[in-house]
Amino acid sequence: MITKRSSRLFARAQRVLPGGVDSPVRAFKSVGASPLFIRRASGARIEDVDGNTFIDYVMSWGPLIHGHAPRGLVNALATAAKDGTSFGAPSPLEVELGERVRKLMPSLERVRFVSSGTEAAMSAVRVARAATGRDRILKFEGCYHGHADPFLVKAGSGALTFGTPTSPGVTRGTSADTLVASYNDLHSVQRVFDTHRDQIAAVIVEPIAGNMGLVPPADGFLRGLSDICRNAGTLLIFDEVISGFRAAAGGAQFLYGVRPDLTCLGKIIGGGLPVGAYGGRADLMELVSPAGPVYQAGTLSGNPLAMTAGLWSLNQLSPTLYKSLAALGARLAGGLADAARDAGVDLQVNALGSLLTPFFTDQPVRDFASATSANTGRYAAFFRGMLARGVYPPPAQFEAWFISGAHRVKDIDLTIRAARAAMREVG
Ligand code: HOZ
Repeated sequence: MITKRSSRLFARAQRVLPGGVDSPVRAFKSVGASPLFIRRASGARIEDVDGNTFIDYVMSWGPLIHGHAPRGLVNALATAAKDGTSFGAPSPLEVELGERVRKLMPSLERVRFVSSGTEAAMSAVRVARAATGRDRILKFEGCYHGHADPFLVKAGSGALTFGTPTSPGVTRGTSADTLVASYNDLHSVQRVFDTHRDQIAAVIVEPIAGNMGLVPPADGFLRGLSDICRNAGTLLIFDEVISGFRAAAGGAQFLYGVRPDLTCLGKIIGGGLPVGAYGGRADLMELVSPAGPVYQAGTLSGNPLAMTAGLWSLNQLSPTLYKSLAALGARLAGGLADAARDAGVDLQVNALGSLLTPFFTDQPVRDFASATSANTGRYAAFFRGMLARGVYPPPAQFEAWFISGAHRVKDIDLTIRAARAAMREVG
């Protein structure tokens, strides 16, 4: 594979962008490779600046459930752009998208649009603190809620990949307000509540953890969390930035039948443009300015292009799409597991619908400890082997793979064929 142009761009990028990228995991550092610079993408494929093409399983880290650049979306955006790219004033599109979101996720009685999942999570916590008059929050080890200060404590995603799950630059005071429990372990949650009675404003959780690799919730975990929160007067926040509209049109909250007080959204809700949202119980969301005193604002919030992309994406969701995504996900998960077994490599594949992560470990992965038992060196070798064979998996062990409606059975089968060869090289 020739990567001359990407290498040259990376050298230039490192002189102007920290680490040569705008988001750490893109640098391919943890997989011992140099990043490819992408010039275009269509359907399930991306093409780098050297003309190499790949079947893509990053899919912009989740937003692209309908694939890259679907024609309907591109047309809708072109039409919308002609009417203006930003107003800094209300537009009918926000109302329409808000109503659409509420229809799909009825727990969001009120919604506020922002520009990223990070903004959504930090704002939801502010509302929870205002509503309860309490300062502390509880999060789970390995869960990631964007990069606002309170969440960079035992965080997942890039923070975990680069070994800085608790980031320098976050004050001791902020860290002290963030309590941590183990995902899928209600006893650990109860212990924290016993020690910090009446202090916890909110529990924030990825109902389907996707940032320590994919780790689905154990039976009863989300229901148990909801019960603990209700008994303690603590609000339950679901961070559905990844799972929202992906696990099901109604998100994990629909799939597991647990209604959170507040929900954070991102990724699919923006159809590939920068959008986040938070919402929930009307009495809580009416605390948000200007309805109430909790301040939060944004120049590009509710941006007409972003709202157009979100509406288009949500309008294309259908039971047929989820059925086909689940079938592709199961086929890929099974194929990866078989490839590993035949190569004598220990592998656990966690899969749920169109999300999956192959963990290079012999232990079932159900929490942070088992996720981090995975051999990242093996993942790195596997990644490089896949890339060399025209498949672009996430460049980190602790991220989810995303399948889109543009992937076809033949893409999955080509991926499995590549995996069979790559598995023989992992050592
Ligand atoms: N934090 C994202 C993955 N969970 C990565 C974002 C990006 O690099 O685009």
